[in-house]
Amino acid sequence: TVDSGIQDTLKALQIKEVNEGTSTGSKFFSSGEIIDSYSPADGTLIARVKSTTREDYEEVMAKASEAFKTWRLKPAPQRGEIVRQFGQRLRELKEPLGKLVSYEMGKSYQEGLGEVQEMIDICDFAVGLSRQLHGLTMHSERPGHRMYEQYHPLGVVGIISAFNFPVAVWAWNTALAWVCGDVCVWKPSEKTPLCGIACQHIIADVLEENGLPEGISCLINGDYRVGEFMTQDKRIPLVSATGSIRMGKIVAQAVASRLGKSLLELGGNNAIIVTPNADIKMTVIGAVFGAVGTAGQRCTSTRRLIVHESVYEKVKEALIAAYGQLKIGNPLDESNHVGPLIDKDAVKMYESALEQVVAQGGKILVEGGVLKGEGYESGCYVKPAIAEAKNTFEIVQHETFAPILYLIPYSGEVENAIALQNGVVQGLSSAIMTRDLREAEKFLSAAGSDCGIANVNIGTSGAEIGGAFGGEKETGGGRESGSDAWKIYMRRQTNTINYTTELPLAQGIKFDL
Ligand code: UN1
Repeated sequence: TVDSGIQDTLKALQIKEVNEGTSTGSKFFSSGEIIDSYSPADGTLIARVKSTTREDYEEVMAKASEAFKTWRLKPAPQRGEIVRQFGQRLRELKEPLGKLVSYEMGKSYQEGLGEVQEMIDICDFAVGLSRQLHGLTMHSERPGHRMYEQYHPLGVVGIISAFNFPVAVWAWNTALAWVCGDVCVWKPSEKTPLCGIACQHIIADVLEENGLPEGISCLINGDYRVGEFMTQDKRIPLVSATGSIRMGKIVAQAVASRLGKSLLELGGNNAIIVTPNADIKMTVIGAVFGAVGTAGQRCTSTRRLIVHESVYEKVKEALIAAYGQLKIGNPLDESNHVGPLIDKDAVKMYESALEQVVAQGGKILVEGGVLKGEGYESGCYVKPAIAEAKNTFEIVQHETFAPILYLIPYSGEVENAIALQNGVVQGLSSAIMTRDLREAEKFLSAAGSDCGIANVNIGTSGAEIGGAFGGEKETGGGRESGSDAWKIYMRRQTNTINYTTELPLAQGIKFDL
């Protein structure tokens, strides 16, 4: 057994037995139903969280709207300084927060730490960005006129995040939104409410120490009904939502019906193309990490391996051997590679997917199954599986959030593999393994991968925060994190200034009075 030391961890993160799940800054309150948070690692009830009622939500929105009035006027670099302090606090609390992520969500402790590192990295990025919220200057066609654009804060940003990255995805959104002058209301997944409480405590302390209004960071908790408070709320100009395609379609419609903006980061069905020119050793490492890391519960997890027939047997044998080495068990035990799925519902979906792939004509290459016995009492541990499949199988077209890898052979040129890779409704992440420049460039060309992320000689998961993160098609089209993803958190204003005594009209129009 592993000593999780979880009581000390909870204490360091200010988590109590019962927590108020609604918060504006350091004020915590809540009168809704109780959400129990069980660890999928050992089935323990970690703590309970009270969800947010409509009345609680109204209080949050009042505080958030009030805070926005002052926060938007604080110079952006000063907002960046607050984010810098937040990042510093995350550095200090990296271990307990990483441990809570691991214990509440079930990913390995290393991955929990990695997730907190992503938070720290995005804070650093946002601090620099706070001095670089650049607009362009244009040349006016009229004499004595100046034209330029400015980016202004947008307002209250709603963030809905998923269980699989219970802290980092919030940070990608909120760190950028804060330097952009927005205030944020966050609804974490009801499967990982404690991670939300912990993060809120961390930022609340920073806000309080700096004498800032409490509504800059707000937390609400509950299921989709609480999410709907935000999607239907005209006071929220932008809702950023991460989760399933099904959820995204509902959010997008609700937000669009009031002409709000939504930033969607939905499902992936990510593939690695393995060409005859692939480095097989690298391919196996990338594919195995991509498929079994976070127990296959990343949006970027590798779900399909599209392998050229000439190297198919070799890749298959190497994968089967690698899967034989995998250690499955308590995520806090660093010798394990694979932790549990988030809950028993996820286990059912995993089992059903394996049944379906066989029913649809697939062949199991590495047997799956639910683990039983000592250390697996939570009932959430499953064996990573590999199945030989066709891209057209209904189940292969679907994103199953579990460690199931589909092996799909292709023949002929790389174009055939690209067609298979693109032949799904999702468009998040993709990769090619090749030492051939032509194959790589074709994959990256306009006729290549149709995904938001396309990698060469690395896997599909584990994107760095510096790039824009998100995908096309039913992945939702949103971009979070690096590059110029910040622009969606601001409103753009074009300004034309006339410093003459004449009023010439644009397009040379004459209007003499
Ligand atoms: C997600 O699964 O929602 O690229 C985010 C990755 C991580 C983020 C995944 N940096 O795998």
